[in-house]
Amino acid sequence: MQVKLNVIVGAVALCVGGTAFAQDLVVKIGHVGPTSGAIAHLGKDNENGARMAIEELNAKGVTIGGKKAKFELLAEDDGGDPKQGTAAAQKLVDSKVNGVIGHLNSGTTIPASKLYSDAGIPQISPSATNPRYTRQGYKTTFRVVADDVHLGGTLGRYAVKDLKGKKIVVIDDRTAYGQGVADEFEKGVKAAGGATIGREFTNDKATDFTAILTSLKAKSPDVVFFGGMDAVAGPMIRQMKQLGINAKFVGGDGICSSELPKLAAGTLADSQVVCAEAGGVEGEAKKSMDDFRAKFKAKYNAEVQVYAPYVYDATMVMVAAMVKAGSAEPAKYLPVLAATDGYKGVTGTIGFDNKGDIKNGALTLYTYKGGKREQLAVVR
Ligand code: ABU
Repeated sequence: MQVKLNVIVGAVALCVGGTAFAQDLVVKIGHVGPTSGAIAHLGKDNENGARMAIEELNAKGVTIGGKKAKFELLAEDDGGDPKQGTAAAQKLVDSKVNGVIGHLNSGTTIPASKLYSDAGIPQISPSATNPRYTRQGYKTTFRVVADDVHLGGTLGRYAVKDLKGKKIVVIDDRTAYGQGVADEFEKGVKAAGGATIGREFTNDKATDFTAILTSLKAKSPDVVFFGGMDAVAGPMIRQMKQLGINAKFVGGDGICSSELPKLAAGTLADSQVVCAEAGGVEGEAKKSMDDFRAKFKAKYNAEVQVYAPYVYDATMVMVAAMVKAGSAEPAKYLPVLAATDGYKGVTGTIGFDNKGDIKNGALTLYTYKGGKREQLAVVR
């Protein structure tokens, strides 16, 4: 009898100590990104966006279907590697997560999406921009940013019409993202009446670009487009300078980070780079994004890299659907999530089209001056 009583008292003490009460609903949100490797700074940025949302939700108190929800973040590292990505996805499926935010890279997000789809688990990517992700016929795939068709096409037109590029060359890193956005960039250049005069490729782990840059230098390019991530773009910009290539350097969201000037070892000339984040806000809506950045900096002592606010919104949108559905069970809240429209987030208004893509997605064009990212324009 005494033993039984001790067990009960112990259980009560555990509850008081901060774990979930019996009547609470534990909601597990998975997050996956590369928190190790060359783009770990981007993975950690994304993960912190999710953590901030989860902590705020728990602090505020959220009720789902009459039960107090306790949100748990299950954060996994996929190293930006497709195989590690599917292993991380399987781990989250086995843990019976209620939903997944991620992954960061298209090359990991796309293969992982099959596992989530098979398990019926809703997935929102805050940053994977390859169009294929939402075009596989899965009901579980969502994305809160514009895709590479929009991103690459806009940058291609910008290179011709605004930068007046006459000798445009293209390099990509052969990843699902890098190759895809470079292809769309080429299409955009052609649609604007321009032409590309060279194409080279590298890989997402490369650090020496002497051979491809020397080959491109012979063509005297005025615009170099790179499809890939900032960890490769930084050293590439540095080596362009060493080789005397004074071209504009254009890239997608993968290079558009706060970290790029550091990765280029201080060789970034003012206004040399033009890049695009696959989202954006302007006018009055900009205040919520600015407030988020300030709050993030105060909490993590770090600038937002690119996508932390989109991760934050993706998490909040998913939870809003659970609240509206009165259930965190994937099958119950999935149709409500799919019907999301007019959700006011820090990154703007979020609604999904019938593929799970954001409706009316925006892009923000940036350059760098004095080692800091500076907004050029928001375009739709
Ligand atoms: N969108 C740029 C970084 C992530 C990706 O799509 O691979």
